[in-house]
Amino acid sequence: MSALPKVYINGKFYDKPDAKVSVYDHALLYGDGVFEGIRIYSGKAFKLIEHVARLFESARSINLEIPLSQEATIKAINDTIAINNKIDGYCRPIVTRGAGSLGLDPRRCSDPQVIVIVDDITMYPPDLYENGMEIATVSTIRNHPNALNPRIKSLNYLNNILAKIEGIQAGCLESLMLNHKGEIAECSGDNIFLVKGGVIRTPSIDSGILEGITRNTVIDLARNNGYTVEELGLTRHDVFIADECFLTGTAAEIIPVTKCDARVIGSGKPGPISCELREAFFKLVRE
Ligand code: PXG
Repeated sequence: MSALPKVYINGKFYDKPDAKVSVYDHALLYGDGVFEGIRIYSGKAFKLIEHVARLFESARSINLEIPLSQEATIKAINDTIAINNKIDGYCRPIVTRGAGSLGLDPRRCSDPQVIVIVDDITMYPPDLYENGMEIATVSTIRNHPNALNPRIKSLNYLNNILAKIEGIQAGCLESLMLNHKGEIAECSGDNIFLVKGGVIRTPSIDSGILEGITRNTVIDLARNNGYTVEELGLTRHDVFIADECFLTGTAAEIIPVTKCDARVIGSGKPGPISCELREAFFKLVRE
């Protein structure tokens, strides 16, 4: 039997049923806040410094001042993992704008809430890692960078949820989103990679994507293994003619894609480079 999860809020720990924020919090009223999703492997938060740095950049970009230093945030996350005795799981730091008025003005929100949730991780079904998954391009385009920059991991995920709904309706667990220029951007909660003639390609940051921590880790791994990795503008054409395709994300790790828009990619089986990188990633996180 596992004990109730303990949730960190502003320096204190609460049992899951008692972990609450105000209904006046602008995070609830407007999705006004930022978050991270971090994997816990062997009791340790993976790439914690990178995740906390991204959390602070997201907050900075929406003009939200986190009432802790990065060091204190790292400690709060590590303390929450420790108090929950979590060996393998998922950690979700959240910073809300705080309780304000029913108007938009963020100056009325005086108390940002710093929350850390530690829980189990939900992954894709294991057979998809063996046989590859199917994705579908959806009509909901990724947020225009000049509207809400996808680099910000904000609490407003409606853009991604609308895409996810379209994917599910098409019978797919992940949805490929295009950007405002019609290039491929990323999936609803994962970055995308293609392999063509031994070269690894992924949409550049200025394609309008979240700079995934797993994406960056995989780029480094691939380069260390001797591969050329290109970050550039890509289209659906590149997906259809690719030898291999895979997605990366904190929950997904590396998952092969063998079909997109009902078309078979490459051989229709997880490709050798996807499998090699998956093994290298597995080794890295379990070191
Ligand atoms: N793109 C988007 C839009 C994301 O939300 C990634 C890429 C991958 O980034 P990381 O840093 O994890 O490699 C994400 C992150 C979920 C879920 O429940 C997934 C994310 C965020 C929140 C929830 O599947 N993915």
